[in-house]
Amino acid sequence: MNEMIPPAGDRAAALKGLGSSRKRVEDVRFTQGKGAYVDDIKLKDMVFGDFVRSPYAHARVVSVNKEAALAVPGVIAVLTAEDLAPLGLHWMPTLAGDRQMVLADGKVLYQGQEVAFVVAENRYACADAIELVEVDYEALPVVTDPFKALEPDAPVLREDLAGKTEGAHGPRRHHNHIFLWEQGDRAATEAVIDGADVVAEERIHYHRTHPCPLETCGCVASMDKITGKLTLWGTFQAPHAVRTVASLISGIAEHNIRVISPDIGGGFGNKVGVYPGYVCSIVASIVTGRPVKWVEDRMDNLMTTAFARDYWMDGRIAATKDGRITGLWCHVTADHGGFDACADPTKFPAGFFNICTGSYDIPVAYVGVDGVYTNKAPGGVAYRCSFRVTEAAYFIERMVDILAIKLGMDPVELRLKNFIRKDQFPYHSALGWEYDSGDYHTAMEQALAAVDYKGLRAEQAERLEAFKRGESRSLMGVGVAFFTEIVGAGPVKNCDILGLGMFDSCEIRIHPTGSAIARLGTISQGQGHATTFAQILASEIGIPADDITVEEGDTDTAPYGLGTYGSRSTPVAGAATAMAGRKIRAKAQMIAAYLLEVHDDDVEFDVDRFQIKGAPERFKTMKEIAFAAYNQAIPGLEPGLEAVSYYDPPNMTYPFGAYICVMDVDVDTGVCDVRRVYALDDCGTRINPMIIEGQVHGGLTEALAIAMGQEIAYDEDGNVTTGTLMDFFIPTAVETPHYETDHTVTPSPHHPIGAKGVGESPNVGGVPMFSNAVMDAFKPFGLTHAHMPHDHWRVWRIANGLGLHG
Ligand code: PCD
Repeated sequence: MNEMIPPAGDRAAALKGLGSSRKRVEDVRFTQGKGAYVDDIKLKDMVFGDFVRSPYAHARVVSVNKEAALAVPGVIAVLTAEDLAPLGLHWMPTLAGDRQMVLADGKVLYQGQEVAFVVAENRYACADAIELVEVDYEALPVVTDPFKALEPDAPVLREDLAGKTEGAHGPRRHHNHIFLWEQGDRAATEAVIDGADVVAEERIHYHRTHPCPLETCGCVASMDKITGKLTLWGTFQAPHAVRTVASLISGIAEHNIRVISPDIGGGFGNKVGVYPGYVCSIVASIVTGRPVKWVEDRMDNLMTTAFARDYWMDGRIAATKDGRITGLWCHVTADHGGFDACADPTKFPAGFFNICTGSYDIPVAYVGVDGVYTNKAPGGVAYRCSFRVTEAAYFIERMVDILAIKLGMDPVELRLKNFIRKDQFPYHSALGWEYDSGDYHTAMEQALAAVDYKGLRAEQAERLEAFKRGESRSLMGVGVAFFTEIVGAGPVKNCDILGLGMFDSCEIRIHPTGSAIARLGTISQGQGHATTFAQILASEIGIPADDITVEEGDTDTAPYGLGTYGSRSTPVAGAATAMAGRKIRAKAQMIAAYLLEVHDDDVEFDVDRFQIKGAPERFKTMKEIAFAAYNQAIPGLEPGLEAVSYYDPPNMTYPFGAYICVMDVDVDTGVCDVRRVYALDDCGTRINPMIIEGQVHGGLTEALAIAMGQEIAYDEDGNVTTGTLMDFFIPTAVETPHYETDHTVTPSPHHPIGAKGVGESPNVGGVPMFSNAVMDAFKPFGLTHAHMPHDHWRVWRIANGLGLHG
């Protein structure tokens, strides 16, 4: 009898559970053009909405004349702030505790700001009417530099805040000041720096950029006047939160609102915030009684929704002569644009920037962040980074390289000397975090061996000699970055968004024939959740992943959750999935014991079945157990096999990685040729290695973009000069180098399956890696730091400034 049972290993492989490089189930649809995105939604009688936008970055709106626009055939309505004011919807609350105009109320604060919303039978009529709305602007002085914005005589941007000395995050000290957020011990840090052997000091700018997903933001709002139900389809990374906020803002009862995130063509943080387009579409649907669709075009997307970064970081790092880091000081001037609409957990106005001590055991540290209003678009989203972690990682990884120069030390040696040691975990950082687990030395040594670091440095020295002899015009740079991320927001006790605790959820129903559906509070935007969450369950409950449907994004059916961003799905919803699976298993154990006529404790789980301890030939498979749950009256047990878990993580997870790249920098053209990229990631237990590799490739490519050229730039008048894909750098296959990926596995001790997030890691580690490589190439000529992005022109200028053009 025994030989008829396939070995456990074979049965486990058949489940395609944890650790399997299972192919992405969603790709069957996506690769055949069968995805269903917001713009694919076509409803009966649906009309279209689009915005009249301000050409000025700062202006008074003297008057808006709609007449000519309303005369365009097919135009149904033109909404302005005046129309929204009676409903109290001309302004809306932001995620950061500020408020933002939905439509220009008396003035505009950035180029592209929404001034009027035109509703028409089709897009063409909308476009024609937009041209005909006459807006009389009176230009005001523009300020795009956050330092100038804080000068005493700087123009007043937010007249609505006149006289307000208190903001959502404490006192405001100037009319364009938003908040000062401080962490750590300032006095102690300054004392250490004042008395230090060596101090490196630098101003580091992480320029403004944009997530720029393939699909722009959009929605379809449909108010059914008969049932009183509002259905809102949209590109939402947090559909449940959108429903709650929509209910709070509109006064429509929450059960009468259904929010659906259909397929999403990339999020990257762009689709976390609430935008005027959503509010206007809802109002327009209520007013017209017809479904209203609003979809951004590319320029709208780049110019107005969700910028990222724009941090000016002044740093000082202190060390002993032999390279022990003794203290870190940082002050950030954070440019938030016209409204503070940053998407961060409420209590963290600078996100998790205080992870900026990085992977190092730094005894004392201080961070102060000043938020500032300027005439730029609002947003401040975590573009592939968990709430300002990429700024923090870039800052510390540049500072450590600069310190190494000052100390005359190799940057890797300095890192190894200061890493938090394996035996120090759980590690309490000077700025207040508890790192769950890590083994940095092992990861770094593995990386160094893989790339032959010593060999690379020797080659670099030879290349430098050849350059000096005039035999070559290119310099070799080796960029090293070691990052620690903080992902999985988060414990409800300190992480909430507008009062909604950041837990997440999973609900599982096992069907009688042994297949299942799992619904989660998160929403995939391309990450492959339908594939990976089924894998977690397959291992937990012994049902093949192929027999489990994963569904997300419909608030009428999915359990409440806070959504997908900040690499939180695996750490939070993934944990909920495992926990719900364990509840299923606990009930299955009772059913199995009943069927096998033994005590509950006498059966044990084995891959896909419960068997009698010591008698594995007597078992009930999960399939049999599922059927029994629906057809046997089991004493003391309810029929059915379902479970739900709302998971509040005890801590965040701290993935880390060692990244190294090699670049050839042509001093005459400024072209940086990335020759080699090696990325070692440790995200704890790995669910799907193939998906992880895909995530790393994608994140590295976005990091390459940001470090090497991608930027939202403004001229002095506040015009966006990079508002199209002609100017905004998106790497194609031509620019994207080959990537070597590697890993170590240090499980999270508090996560039910030991997994940490990984989606954002490659962006967090990749940006400093690329930037450090460019800086490293010029190091022999005295360069310590130059601002990103390192596009050809700027790199050429570095070379020129160093006298390398003869
Ligand atoms: N994983 C595995 N394992 C581990 C971890 C993880 O396997 N250990 C996998 C999962 O399952 C999934 C992924 O991987 O699938 C990811 O995850 P995660 O890390 O948890 O994350 P999530 O939450 O899911 O997601 C999010 C992210 C983010 S955040 C971002 S930006 C980006 C990333 O994700 N985005 C995106 N990636 C991506 N991809 C794609 N395709 N798309 C997109 O959009 Mo933010 O905050 O939002 O900014």
